Amino acid sequence: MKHLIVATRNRGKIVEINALLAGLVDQVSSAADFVDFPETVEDGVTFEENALKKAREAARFSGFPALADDSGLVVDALDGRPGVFSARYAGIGAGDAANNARLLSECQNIPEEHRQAAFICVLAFVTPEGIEQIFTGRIAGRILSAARGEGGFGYDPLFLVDGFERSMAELELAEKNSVSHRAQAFRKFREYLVTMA
Ligand code: ITT
Repeated sequence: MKHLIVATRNRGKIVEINALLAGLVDQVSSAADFVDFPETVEDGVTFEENALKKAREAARFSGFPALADDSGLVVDALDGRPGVFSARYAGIGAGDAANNARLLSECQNIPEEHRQAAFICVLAFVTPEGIEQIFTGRIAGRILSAARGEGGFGYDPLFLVDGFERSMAELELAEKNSVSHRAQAFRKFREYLVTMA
């Protein structure tokens, strides 16, 4: 594929997505490369709805195929919160530090054995011609009682990855990009593009 628009402003996602698209697309642009990129109102109740809305607006705005990532953290003992509200768990405009502080406080009375959680990633691929495809990924883990690690972004320091003795923020970028929810969704997107070529 020659030119793909990635409909995200999240710097952490952009770093990971650029690596995940390596060798697949000639030119990748993100929302950060345009001055007037549309600000999609994420009012869907599912990751799919929000991802589709972001990708459709980006394809319409740019005239190029667009890919949107809607993702988040789902904590079983919190009835799935923060879920689709992950980016604004501590309020609109809240940053990672405030969101992580809220997560720690919501989880403080949850015992060790009930801290199961998962990161979910839903990718929506939309072309100006009207093709729409969805790819999903999920990784299971547990919520820690204190932050660990400096890598990644968002809730990574509070997420102990199942099967690893480390938090997501303690993984190298290449390691996170081989196992994460985002990596799994991108693997499916890559397979789709290869079969479409
Ligand atoms: P865009 O809509 O511009 O892509 P956003 O940050 O608002 O940026 P989302 O609505 O998809 O994106 O919210 C995703 C939030 O979920 C993100 O801000 C993080 O708090 C969290 N999240 C998603 N993927 C994550 C990851 O790999 N590691 C840690 N936290 C993640």
